[in-house]
Amino acid sequence: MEESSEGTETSKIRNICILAHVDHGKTTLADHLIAAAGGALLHPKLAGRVRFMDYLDEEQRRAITMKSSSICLRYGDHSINLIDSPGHMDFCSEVSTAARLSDGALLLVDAVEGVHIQTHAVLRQCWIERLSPCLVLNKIDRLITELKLTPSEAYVRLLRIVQEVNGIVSAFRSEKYLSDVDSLLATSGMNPNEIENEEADDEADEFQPQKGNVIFACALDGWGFGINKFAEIYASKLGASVNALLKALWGPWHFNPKTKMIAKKKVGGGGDSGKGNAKPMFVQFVLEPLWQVYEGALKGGDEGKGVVEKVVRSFNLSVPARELQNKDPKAVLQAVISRWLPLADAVLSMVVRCMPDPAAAQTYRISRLMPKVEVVNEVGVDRSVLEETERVRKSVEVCDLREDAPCVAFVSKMFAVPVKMLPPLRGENGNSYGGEGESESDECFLAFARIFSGVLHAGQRVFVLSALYDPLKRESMQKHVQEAELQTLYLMMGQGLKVVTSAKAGNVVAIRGLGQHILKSATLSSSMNCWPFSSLAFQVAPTLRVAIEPSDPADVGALLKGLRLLNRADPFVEVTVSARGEHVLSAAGEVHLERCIKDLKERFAKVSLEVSPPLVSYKETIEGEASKMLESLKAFTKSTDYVEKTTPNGRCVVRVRVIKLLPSLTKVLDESPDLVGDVIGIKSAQTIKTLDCQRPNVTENDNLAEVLRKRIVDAVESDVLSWNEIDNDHAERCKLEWLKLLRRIWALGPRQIGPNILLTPNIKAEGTDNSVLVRGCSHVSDKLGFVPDSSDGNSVAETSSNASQALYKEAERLESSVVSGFELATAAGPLCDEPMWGLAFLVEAWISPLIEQKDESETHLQSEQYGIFAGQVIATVKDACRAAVLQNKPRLVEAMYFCELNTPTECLGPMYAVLNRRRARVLKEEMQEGSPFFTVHAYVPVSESFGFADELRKGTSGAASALLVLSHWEALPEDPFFVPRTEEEIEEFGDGSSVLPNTARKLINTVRRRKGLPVEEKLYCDMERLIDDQFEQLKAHVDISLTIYTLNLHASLDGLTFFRKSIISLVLKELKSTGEDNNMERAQAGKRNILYYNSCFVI
Ligand SMILES: Nc1nc2c(ncn2[C@@H]2O[C@H](COP(=O)(O)OP(=O)(O)OP(=O)(O)O)[C@@H](O)[C@H]2O)c(=O)[nH]1
Ligand SMILES: [Mg+2]
Repeated sequence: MEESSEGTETSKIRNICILAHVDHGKTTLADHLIAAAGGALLHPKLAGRVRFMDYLDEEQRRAITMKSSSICLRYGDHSINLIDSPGHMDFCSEVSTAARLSDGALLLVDAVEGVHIQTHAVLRQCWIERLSPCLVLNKIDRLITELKLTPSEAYVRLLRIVQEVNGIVSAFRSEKYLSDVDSLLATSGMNPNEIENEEADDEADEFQPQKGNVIFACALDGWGFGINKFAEIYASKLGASVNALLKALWGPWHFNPKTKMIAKKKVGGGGDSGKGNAKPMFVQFVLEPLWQVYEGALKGGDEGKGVVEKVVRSFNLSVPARELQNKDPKAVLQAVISRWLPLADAVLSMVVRCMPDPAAAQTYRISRLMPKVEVVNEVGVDRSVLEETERVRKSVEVCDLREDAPCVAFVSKMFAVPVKMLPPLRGENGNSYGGEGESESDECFLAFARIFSGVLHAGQRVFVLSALYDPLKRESMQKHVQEAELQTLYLMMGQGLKVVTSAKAGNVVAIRGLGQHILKSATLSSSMNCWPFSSLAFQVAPTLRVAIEPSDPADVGALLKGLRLLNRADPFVEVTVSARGEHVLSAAGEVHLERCIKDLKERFAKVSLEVSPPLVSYKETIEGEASKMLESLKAFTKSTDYVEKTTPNGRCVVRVRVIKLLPSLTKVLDESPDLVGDVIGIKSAQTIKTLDCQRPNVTENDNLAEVLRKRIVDAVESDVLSWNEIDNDHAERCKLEWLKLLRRIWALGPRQIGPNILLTPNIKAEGTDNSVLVRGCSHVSDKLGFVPDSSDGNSVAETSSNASQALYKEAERLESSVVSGFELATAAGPLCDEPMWGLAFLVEAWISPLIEQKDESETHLQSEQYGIFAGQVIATVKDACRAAVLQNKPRLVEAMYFCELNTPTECLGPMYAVLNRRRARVLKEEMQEGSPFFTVHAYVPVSESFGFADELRKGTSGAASALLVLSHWEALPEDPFFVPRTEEEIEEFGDGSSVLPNTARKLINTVRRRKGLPVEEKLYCDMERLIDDQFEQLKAHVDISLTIYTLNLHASLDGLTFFRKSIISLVLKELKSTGEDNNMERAQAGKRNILYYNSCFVI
């Protein structure tokens, strides 16, 4: 049982993962690879149906993969560690963990559905982690049986998918930054002819069937091939060399049967519809035979038999007679074709051929895994430590597997396994489990790890380094390094675990014993002098937040324990305690959340729970009119239109003006917090969690500030130009004004890196006599390399008297208070205490001298007071900033999902109904060529997205599917405080008493109620008045007869149903007051009569 992890040479190892959009067939493909090479774990007949890697109940039930898991396969003398990953957006973090441990990736694309949003995302992950990808075009059978395409049409479709995938990779290469959504929108607009004309730069394409890194497959039926298979088949028949055929079997090459020559011809337009002999060779020699076999065999009967027998004969296949006699033509087809073009063979030989072994891969992946750290200032640096770190890094680079090489491994996630599932160790009896960290539950935590250098042994002690560890500052690094013992090493076989005593560099293993030491990911090293691996890049941050509490308050302890375990077991979940003391769970999406709650209830906490409705984040901004930009810019710096507040002690007058930033500028600041943080020298707490998508494009030596400044200037230019297309001059002036402002950035907020700017006040501004301005300085602009205003002279202070010098000093000290006030205000806006978004504040704080200062004790008092005064300034600046926002047409900003929907034509109606109810904005709808499916792109507000997928499924009987990706922030155009003012508005809405709160107001009120902030419930008193009015009107029309039984209402009551309940009770009250309620019993009976006589009166 115990053995070392195979004696395989590194060159015989491949670590690969399967990546794709949801449902494109990853797990089905894995089944075939396991059946062929997994050592009899799975019978070939069951392959494709068992979904072996989806071993969790929840995964089988929903038929989607939810975690990445690994299996060790043997192909010839090669050992292949295969990791299957989930395709659903909610589990994208599992893709990151899988990619980190792999050197190559099989990228699957469904031939019918084509490239989807998650295809973009996984390709990006591949790119970031520097994996070598190969393409598998799956579900080719659907082109034949479902879409009934001709071979030529199918070729066009396949060509297009290959081009599209290549397009995405080349965009990464050219270091163009596009978010997944942007790039999807950009490529989906491409027209097919354009794509075909792009063949010129074929050379650079990542995926080329000629190169052997593209496979055409049907994972369900277990067949697949690269064009080399067909090149071999035809080489002798056509009398051509395999190599020549390899080149010609893809692309616009044609075979002339007369001359027996291969020629390159341009296929016109769509390239389809039989231009006689102008068929590309791929169509003629690959697809047509395939189509014939499929169509023939599926017909069954004698014709089908004929076709099948021909194939069996010509390729000399050994198919058991029993299988050939099966009544189901599909089963016969599958038996034959999976032997003719065996899928596992095609894929695994490609893996061995095209993907690097660990040693080869680590030489170039090292720069991503363990970025080289330049030690600028060598003073105080221990040279021996530095040399040691270099040695360790070198041995990772070459994948040194010698026994005495330093051991380095990376743990990309921790996963929980029920203790009873673990294989027993030799000499261990049942109860000896319960090692460290597991005593509190029957779950055991294993680390999912890859060894990058050296040999790991069970029982070995290693250092566990967190991503923040710095070996050069070892004294201050205690909390980032721990020592731990590796209790047991396992090879992973899907769910099964096989105990090994040691494992060499290049292998993927599970490790027991690190449960107490690692929360999510970490670097393991035998030497303390080792740089930690760079942290994992996640595609999105967890956005769906709910508050959780136990149904029985006594269970709170169990819940806390459960949350702790869940937090460790799931790489992506975040558990926090909100300011109000709630336990908040953040997940990636609804499916993820549901699984987390289920895990909590059934595995980790084992108590019943209450889950709050989702807590949605908003932001606050003001309205900015593009057309009046220049005026507002001018007004911003000069005008007297400001909010003024004074500190309680009257010594400081704060004036605040606010303006909305350009949208792209806000976007730049908002989307690259890490870059901004690096440039201005602040590490955000979130650095490790969020993926700054733009970083990988910044080469290590690039000047970060330069990059950021360029991005900012570009953003300003593009916005200004797009708004002033006609008036160039105007645009130029706007741009200049903005650039001028950018030279005056004092601080960003909230938390020093947010998308709001604090500008330094205008020095020349006039204060009241004697008062001195808190001037601040343009720190951030300096760092960004915007040259500050030269007029920014410092001379004023020097020429002044002693007294005022003291005042200047005080003003200087108060600078930080102004910044704090700004930070606080931007962290919590006036609408509902949500952070502000995309605003620039100009804060002038004027301080006037203390009245009497002579006395010694007074000076003392003053310094005593100083602390208090600073506090007053903070509070006043904060209030003034918030008030300024309120005065300038405040608007609520909500997060938007980009939503990709796929639906059959007949479900378009119900789908639009659902979209409408959810305030969605449709961007594009497109018939998928040659299929009955529509693809619809839309933006859906996050607040409306809960239950969206469910509702859609119900509305369309499961035919439509939707994927949501967080896209951007968008301001609601509505004024949350709308009251009719102009004549027209009053005409339309009356005096406002009947205006129901608009969406923005409703959202604000929900948040305020949740946060326990006061909410103006004007609505209710208005309603009462309204009902009173209506009742007066009603009375005029109602003939209240004396007999309640024959109560007759002949009012026209349409439109009043809304108030029916109140009105009925008022009617009854009225009856009572007029003495008509002989007794209440009868009045009650009368109620039923009202119901009876007026169908609209339903209680
Ligand atoms: N017609 C056809 N169906 C296929 C093929 N490959 C897979 N399928 C089906 O597609 C569905 C999804 O397959 P999975 O293997 O679970 O897909 P997946 O990519 O692992 O999905 P996630 O892990 O949830 O992202 C299943 O119903 C399969 O039977 C194929 O080649 N042809
Ligand atoms: Mg799967």
